[in-house]
Amino acid sequence: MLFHLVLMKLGTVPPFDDKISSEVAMMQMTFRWYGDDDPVTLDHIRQIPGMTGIVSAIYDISVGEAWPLEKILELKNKIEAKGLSLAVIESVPVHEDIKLGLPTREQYIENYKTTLRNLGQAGVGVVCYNFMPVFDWTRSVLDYELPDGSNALIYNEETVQKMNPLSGELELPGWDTSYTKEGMKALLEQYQNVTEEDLWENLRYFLTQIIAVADEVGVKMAIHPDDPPWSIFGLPRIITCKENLERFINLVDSPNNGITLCIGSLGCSARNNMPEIIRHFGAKGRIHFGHLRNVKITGEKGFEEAAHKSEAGSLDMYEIMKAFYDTGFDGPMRPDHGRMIWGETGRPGYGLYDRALGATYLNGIWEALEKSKG
Ligand code: DNO
Repeated sequence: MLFHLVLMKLGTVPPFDDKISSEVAMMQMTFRWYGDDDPVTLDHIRQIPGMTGIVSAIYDISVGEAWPLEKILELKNKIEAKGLSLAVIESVPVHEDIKLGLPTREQYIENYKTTLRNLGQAGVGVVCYNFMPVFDWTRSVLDYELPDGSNALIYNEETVQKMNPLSGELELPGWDTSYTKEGMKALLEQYQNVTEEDLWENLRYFLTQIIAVADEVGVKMAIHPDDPPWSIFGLPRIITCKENLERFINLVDSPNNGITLCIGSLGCSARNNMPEIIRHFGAKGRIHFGHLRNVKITGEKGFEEAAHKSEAGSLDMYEIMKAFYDTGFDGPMRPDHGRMIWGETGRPGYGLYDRALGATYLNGIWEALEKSKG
């Protein structure tokens, strides 16, 4: 070890080899921040014990355009000025024309590559994105009152099935709201003939080009699972289970073609055994980012977002953290959605208090795992 450290100083060996680094694995606890408009500020976030990294994005560039280096550096400097690091970009959104496989995708893929090169140059290590057609995460109610008086996001299949995405009355947090009613109608029509296999092929086409750039600039790409992990509004969804994740990592066999392991998204389907999935992809070194959230499964396609602690929901957070720990996870993770508690108002799922409690709980489990290693 001493010899290794001496050589490290001389610059003749990399800091640690894989074996050693998995013995001293230390994940980085991070927090999502929506930029200057976020009611939760960097000053709040830096006061959460153990918080070192920020997960953010550039929000004033339309989907599909390249992100200029200056804007990325401005974001990074703002975060570093508060003693935090820009750990993950979540997300660089993928233009619908890429998911649809239209000829116009070429320009959008070129723009995506430019963004990745700029992010690499700014030293960003991990980029999260998703490949869900039209709608990102979807819920039926955003402020459902739980028995303790807190408010949470919930999903009920019947309610969602009755919703009309063209009604204009839907206010769901993950949607790109820049579409007009006509624009949305046209987009949904374009998807009518896109099958799951088409979507796989369009994803493969995108990845083949994008991962080559990620390899060149040293950025880890981390796809976010579909949330919920089943089709909604008749649209295809493919990043839904262990089998499909396996197919995904084999589309392009590079360590930079990885996963955002979002517990709450995959875990709301009882078919997904989360500790097993983490162990499987963790052992392959393909988990680059963790989203940690508990959910209470209320039906085959129904769930309530719950407090992070295991007994509040259906997931065993200890076993989940242990799976990350045992597979030597040393990347960023963040407490995912929290409930609204103590009268807080703001962006659904992204208040300060419950997510901060979540971070502290997760850090506590990690410390216990480390200290009981024996
Ligand atoms: C929801 C988030 C998702 C996620 C994107 C990644 O809270 O987990 O919106 O950021 O799907 O592209």
